[in-house]
Amino acid sequence: MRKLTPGIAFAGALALAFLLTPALAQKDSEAEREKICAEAGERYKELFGKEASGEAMPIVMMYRYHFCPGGLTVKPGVTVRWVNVDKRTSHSVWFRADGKEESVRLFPEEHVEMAIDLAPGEHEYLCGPHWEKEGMRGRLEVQP
Ligand SMILES: [Cu+2]
Repeated sequence: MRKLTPGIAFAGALALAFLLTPALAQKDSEAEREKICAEAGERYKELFGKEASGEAMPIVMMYRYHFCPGGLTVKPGVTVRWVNVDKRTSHSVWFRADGKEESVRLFPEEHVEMAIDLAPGEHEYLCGPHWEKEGMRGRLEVQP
């Protein structure tokens, strides 16, 4: 029994590490997202001289293959503005699952506005050039 214990402890530790890995990876990517979105906010201020939260309408920034914020909740009919605050990369907004056409490709500092005419509930949208390889996707929750 005494001889077995270290083996069991090792196996236990290994199993625990295995179980924790996905949770840690998830946490890391969430921390990474927060960091990227904080940078996006700084870029926005540099480019437009104010905070995105100070605008009259909800703003979603597009930066380093992320939508910031990644999830946004709005009332039906609200107009949302997506702004590319990247330095070189162009992005788009595409409610593909809702049968919408992809927006034009937005170059850095460009924006697109959309009046949200989607049904209440959660809608995933994509960046046309980056959703597949880079996982650039956002969520929009339309309130009832
Ligand atoms: Cu993109």
